[in-house]
Amino acid sequence: MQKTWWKEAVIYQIYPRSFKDSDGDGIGDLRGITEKLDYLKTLGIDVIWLSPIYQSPNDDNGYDISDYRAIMDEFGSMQDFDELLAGIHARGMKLLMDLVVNHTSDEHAWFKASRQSKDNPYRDYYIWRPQPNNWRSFFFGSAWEFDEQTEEYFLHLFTRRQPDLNWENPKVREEVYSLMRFWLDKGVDGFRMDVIPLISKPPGLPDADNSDFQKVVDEVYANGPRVHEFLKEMNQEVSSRYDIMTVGEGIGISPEQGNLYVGENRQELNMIFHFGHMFIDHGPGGKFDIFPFSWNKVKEIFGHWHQALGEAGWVNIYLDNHDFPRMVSRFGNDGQYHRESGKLLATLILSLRGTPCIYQGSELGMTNVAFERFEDYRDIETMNIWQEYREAGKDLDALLKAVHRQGRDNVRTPMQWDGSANAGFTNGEPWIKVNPNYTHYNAEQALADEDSIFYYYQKFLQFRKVNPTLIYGDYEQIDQNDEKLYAYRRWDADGAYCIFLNCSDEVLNNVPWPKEKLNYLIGNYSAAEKGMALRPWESRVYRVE
Ligand code: ISL
Repeated sequence: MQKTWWKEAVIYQIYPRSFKDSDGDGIGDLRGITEKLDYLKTLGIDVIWLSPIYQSPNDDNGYDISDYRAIMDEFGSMQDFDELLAGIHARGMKLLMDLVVNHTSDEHAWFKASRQSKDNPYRDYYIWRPQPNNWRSFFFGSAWEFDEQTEEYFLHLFTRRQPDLNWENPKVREEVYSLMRFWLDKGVDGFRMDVIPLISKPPGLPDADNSDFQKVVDEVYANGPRVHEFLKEMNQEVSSRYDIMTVGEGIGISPEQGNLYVGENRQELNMIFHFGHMFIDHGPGGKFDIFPFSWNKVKEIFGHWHQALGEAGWVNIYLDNHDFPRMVSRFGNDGQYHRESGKLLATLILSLRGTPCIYQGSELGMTNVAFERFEDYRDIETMNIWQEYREAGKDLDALLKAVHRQGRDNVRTPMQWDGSANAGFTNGEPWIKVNPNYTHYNAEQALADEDSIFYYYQKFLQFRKVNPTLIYGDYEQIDQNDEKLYAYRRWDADGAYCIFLNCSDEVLNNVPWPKEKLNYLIGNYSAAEKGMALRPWESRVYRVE
């Protein structure tokens, strides 16, 4: 297996709107991030991924870009960006930008021109049809919007203000490569590519069977016939000419298809975020149609990916990001075992094979939030389904409960810096309310408490660097069927490690300890005696002697 910096790195994702406000307008900004670089260096991460910071009308918080070469006004100026990048590099860290090129904003100059007339040179930058098909948008309702000016419909797989680009048009692809070069020539270290499997649409745009949206994504929207041709072209024209990290948001990619994107011999992407475990509790009605999940299923998904990619491909490891609930609330126990499960989940993401990605605030054990009124939510996805429910006279209380569990604003409340007003995020009125638990969970307290989740991350990040078997080593599950236990072995020529995770509120007695001599290295309960039973949410890492 090829050894390289982007496999060894640990990514930290920043959602700039919610990270740190430096000028009191209630919205996080680039100078705010620069102020906090020492905090990130102290944590010990290597790469910062910034969710989009480009000019945008913010229909989808920056995932709707109106100018790829300008900084969003609320976030600051290009000079602020240059200072941020210099500050990141000065500390030996790297910067990953978000590349959102499946769609633009409807305020992008290309789209404004495209909608002018059917013979406008930009018409073919987007996907126009006299009649829509039956496709649904990710954010509810039809994926087509009628435009009165030319009396045709345009395709938008996300909000109606995010028209899909037409990648069949070579000019569109050239524009994308050119804007990538713009940022790379400034010195950025790579891209996280938003919904990249969706860029090639199926010929003729056939109707879908809308009874199961997830299936539609996997089988109709993603992995279109030209996607690999486009990605190879991008690689040849741009990525291969720089020493960068390319990360695809791998929505709709099955484990068997994974190496088509990330196989070492493919010259497409370095790695992808895969989604199986993120959709694990989504019912056929989508994310707000919640199904219980099982740890056996989580284990099966990670095992399946490992086996399918083998030595040839590489993935990211993550349990939350700006689109999914807080990991300690979803996969852990954010009440009684907040600290233990926060650390156990850190152990998991930092010891599976792949490049880990930590979402801002996970190192503080930040949790989901439960606003009592829909009016306090901001996310377009929540706004759209709220409207759909109101129009259909459906049960709004039930929806609010589902939003508490699954809504994207769970992870978008301001970063909790300290116990002062608005969690030290802003001196003004924050664009979204802070989570009221900021008085318990915040960076200031975490840094003052040597047993905090923060210091566990710090310790484990260092541990991982000096034990590269945890990066490159092979992976095999130890237990198979115990729902409460996730145990696995990582090994290579340098040695072997066993990781035991009790994913439950109960004491686990029947732990299948291996016969070999085990040397305890790191865990989430204090150094107290390590018995044969695993305590609730206990994690332990051993070296096999
Ligand atoms: O959050 C989701 C819907 O509930 C996910 O399915 C999400 O839409 C999907 O992961 C694609 O996400 C990316 O593209 C979207 C943007 O809204 C997300 O924030 C981004 O991560 C459109 O650009």
